[in-house]
Amino acid sequence: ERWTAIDRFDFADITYHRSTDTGAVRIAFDRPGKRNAFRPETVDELATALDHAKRQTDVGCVLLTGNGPSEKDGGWAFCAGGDQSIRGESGYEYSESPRDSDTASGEQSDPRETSDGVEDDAPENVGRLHILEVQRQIRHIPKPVVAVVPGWAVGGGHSLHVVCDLTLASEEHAKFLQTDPDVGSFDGGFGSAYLARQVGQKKAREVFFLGKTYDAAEAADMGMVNDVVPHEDLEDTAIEWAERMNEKSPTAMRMLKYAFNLDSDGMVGQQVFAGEATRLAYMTDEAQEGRDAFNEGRDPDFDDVPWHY
Ligand code: 1HA
Repeated sequence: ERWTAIDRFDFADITYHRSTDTGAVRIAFDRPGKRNAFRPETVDELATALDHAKRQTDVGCVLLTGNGPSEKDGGWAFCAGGDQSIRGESGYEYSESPRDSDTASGEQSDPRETSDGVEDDAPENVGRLHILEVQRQIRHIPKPVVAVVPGWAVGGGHSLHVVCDLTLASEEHAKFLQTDPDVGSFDGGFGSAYLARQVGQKKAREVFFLGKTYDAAEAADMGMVNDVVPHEDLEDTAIEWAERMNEKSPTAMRMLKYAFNLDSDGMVGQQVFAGEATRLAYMTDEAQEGRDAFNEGRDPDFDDVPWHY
């Protein structure tokens, strides 16, 4: 068995595994009957898993994929974007108030009241999908995230593959399609603008304006897919990629990811990159002398520190 379930979370819409022999985790959409479309619950679970993966210091790579095939028709999907069947008037809605499911008896209670009468910070059903926050998580998690695409990558699912660091696609089943403007939606951030940096302005506009379906080979030719492999080799190849990346210097990999992000992340990119620089600087004798001097109530002595050139 190449994967071990991480069962500390009670996920319903995704699965979350740890590789048994390399520092990789596998996060998979698990709604194959809906082409792995996401609803707010799915997105919350994804955010939790990504945050957990970020904090694992022995994990160097995240594989994001979709489980399948569908029991209904055998179809494969990475992710078909927002679940249109639960879209209300102001956005995507939780199937029930997240608080209602907390009460074991199923009784309705005031969602803001806790037993001690103090308001808590439990989420309310505000019809909002935090998928753009997940996109930012993928961008900022300090290790490569690979989109492993076994089938359809559509709408918001297409945008997710776009923000991942690398994309690996199934030769037979992967299909790439933007339906955002068919359903009155538009990812005006990374899903479009960053795609244009990958495939060029004309092609990116074609993806959204014409809404054509591209197979894996076409997507690779366009520059938005790194490699195409036979479907049966998809997971093995993903693990091979994870192994290769895990052998590299974690600090170098993290700095490179943030360097690649910098010019499309503006001052946030600078902040993230600079945060890493500060972290490295804190490890020097120089920074520790500054800390010690303050704590000991004396002037810092940087006399022995060279002005490197
Ligand atoms: O753009 C954004 C956002 C932008 C900014 C901020 C937030 C955003 C949040 C979300 C999004 C979006 O994702 S908008 C785009 C939403 N997605 C779509 O418009 C894709 C709709 N699906 C399809 O076009 C097609 O289903 C497909 C190309 C993915 C697959 O076609 P196929 O192989 O012919 O299968 P199909 O029969 O259509 O689907 C299989 C089952 O999956 C169907 O259910 P069944 O009739 O068997 O009960 C189908 O309804 C269901 N399904 C597929 N996609 C979705 C879905 N159900 C709900 N929502 C879906 N997205």
